This record gives sequence, structure tokens and C-alpha cells, in this order.
Amino acid sequence: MRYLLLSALLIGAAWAADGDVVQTLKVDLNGDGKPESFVLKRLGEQARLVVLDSQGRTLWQAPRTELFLFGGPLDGGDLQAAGDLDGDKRVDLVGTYQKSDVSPTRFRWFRWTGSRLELVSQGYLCPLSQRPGTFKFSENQSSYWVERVLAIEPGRLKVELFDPVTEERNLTVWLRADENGEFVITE
Ligand SMILES: [Ca+2]
Ligand SMILES: [Ca+2]
Repeated sequence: MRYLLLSALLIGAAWAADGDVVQTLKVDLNGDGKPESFVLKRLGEQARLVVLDSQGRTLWQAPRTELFLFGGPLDGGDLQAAGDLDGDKRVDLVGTYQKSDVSPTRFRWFRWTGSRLELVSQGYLCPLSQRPGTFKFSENQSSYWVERVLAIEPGRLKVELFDPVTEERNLTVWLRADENGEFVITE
């Protein structure tokens, strides 16, 4: 059994070569109606972020830094959603960092400048202590949190909340971006 498992792992490793596409997220970056792609390509045990034009040519390749490397041995560490999150007409990309089982998801929020991705903010997406319906990207944690970002529309994002006390998953709400960089539950 152990031999079989080891063989399967070795075969799996042989098939997952550097450069293989791990994840693709399509979005129109330049407004011409044709989708560009945010792509994760395998790089060792992780994956590197690359931006492709609508013809599949490389527009930008992220540096090999922690900020732009995804994947690894734990859960998450993937691309979540893309769209104009803050309503400034430039496309945003939200991804996660890897995490252990029941802990808040740590997000990274990038903006496409026209030629590259730059970091807007990162951190957990937890409610403010005085305003439980208002969320903000920060390093503060709280007793419940945004587990996943499901979709981005202009000025708002659809998220899944998670409460570890009640283990309430799949509580899906829309958060609207306000001018302070905070996100307020709307429905
Ligand atoms: Ca396009
Ligand atoms: Ca934007």
C-alpha cells in the first residue's frame, strides 16, 4: 500500500511540471470586450501569477516574491475573483494565502494598473468591533470572518462568511465598498 501511494505521488509529481496551468480567471482588463486571463502556473511546490492577453500572450509575469506566489501544501492560496471592486474603473483581483483548517482567510487585493498588478491591501476581512456589519482588510482578527470571495461587481463583492462557533458556512452576503475602504453588508 505504501509502495502504491509512493508511486502515485511520484507519478503525480512527474505530471505536474513547472509552467503547468493550475488556475485561470478570465476578466476583461482593457474594456475591449475580449477577456484577458489571470493564470497561476506551477513553480516548484507553489504557483506563479501570470497575466495573459486575449490571444494567450504574456502581458505580465509577477516577480517570484511571497506576495505573488500562490499554492503550497496547505488549503487555499488561490485566486478568488476579479472585477472592479472599488469602482475606480480599474480591475481588481482578490486572492488568498494558504491557511490551516479553522482560521480566518488572509486575502491579498491587487489592482491592474494597465501594465502590472500592484497591491492595494491585504489581511483578514473581519468585521469592525464597533460596527459588526462593516468589514475591512486588516491584520486584526475577530470571532467570525469572510471565508471566501465569490464574485466581484463594480463597487461590491459577494462573500461567504464563516462563524467557527456555530460552524455556520455558506452564509452568503454582498458587501458594498464605501469611500473609507471599508465594506458594508447590504443584503
Ligand atoms: Ca480585453
Ligand atoms: Ca478598481
